[in-house]
Amino acid sequence: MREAKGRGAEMVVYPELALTTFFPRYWMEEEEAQRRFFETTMPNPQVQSLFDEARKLGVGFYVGYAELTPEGIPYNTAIIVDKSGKIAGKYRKIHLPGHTDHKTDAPFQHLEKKFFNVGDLGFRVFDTMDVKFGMCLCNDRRWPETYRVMALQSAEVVVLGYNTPSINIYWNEPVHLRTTTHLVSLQANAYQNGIWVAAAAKCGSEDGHHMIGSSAIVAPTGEIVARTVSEEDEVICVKADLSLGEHFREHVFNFAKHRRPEFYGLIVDR
Ligand code: CDT
Repeated sequence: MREAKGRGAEMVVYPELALTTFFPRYWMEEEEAQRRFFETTMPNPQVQSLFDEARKLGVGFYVGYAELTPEGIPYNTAIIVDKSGKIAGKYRKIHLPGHTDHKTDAPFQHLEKKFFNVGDLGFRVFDTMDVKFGMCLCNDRRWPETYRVMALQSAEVVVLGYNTPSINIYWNEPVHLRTTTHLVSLQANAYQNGIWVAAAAKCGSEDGHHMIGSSAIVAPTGEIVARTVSEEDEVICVKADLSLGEHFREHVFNFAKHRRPEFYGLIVDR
């Protein structure tokens, strides 16, 4: 956060489940996962210093964490904290990938469907720090509906954190393809909605499990304007011209003029 501030950043994006290891890779009972990895309050004493530093630096941030509500409901959650250290937005992950069963033949698990409920807050947009921010988490970034629902609410920037293992446990997907499908999802959806997308990942080896990294900031043109180049902790920074998206939203993707929702019913009916 300090390095980002030093480069002039006003908003910092951290990865999904940034406060813990990516624990859905491990088989365990829900109770154990909740005891070891979930936050029951936010902020809490363990993360208070991050909130304090944000306020001191005058920087907002997005961070993902495992949330256990007072009612005992587990969510894969992200928040936006504004420059005064106040929570200005919350999102609970909707597209949960993976499985609920123990895949004993797999090199690791992907138990998001076991450990988390489907988010109940929808894809909202938060007007804070003079920007209309949309938020989502990891697998959500691969779904065009995610961005379109937020763009229809005039989102200007979509921020997201992700954890993408380099190995696909379902089929022998080449690592370069994992990175390609990640980037193409960000680029296509940025362009088709006239929005900026800022995506932050864990990278390299976490507990011996390799992640693709490749954090990127994508302009409404669909162009990657900043991208990490290493597998170490890295800050990438862009001075984003929010008016760039206006050209697209006024013309080729002028939703009010050109969308034809009367022909899109199947998307929500099925
Ligand atoms: N964390 C997360 O959502 N990761 C998924 C992995 C999909 S493989 C089950 C992703 O879309 O990157």
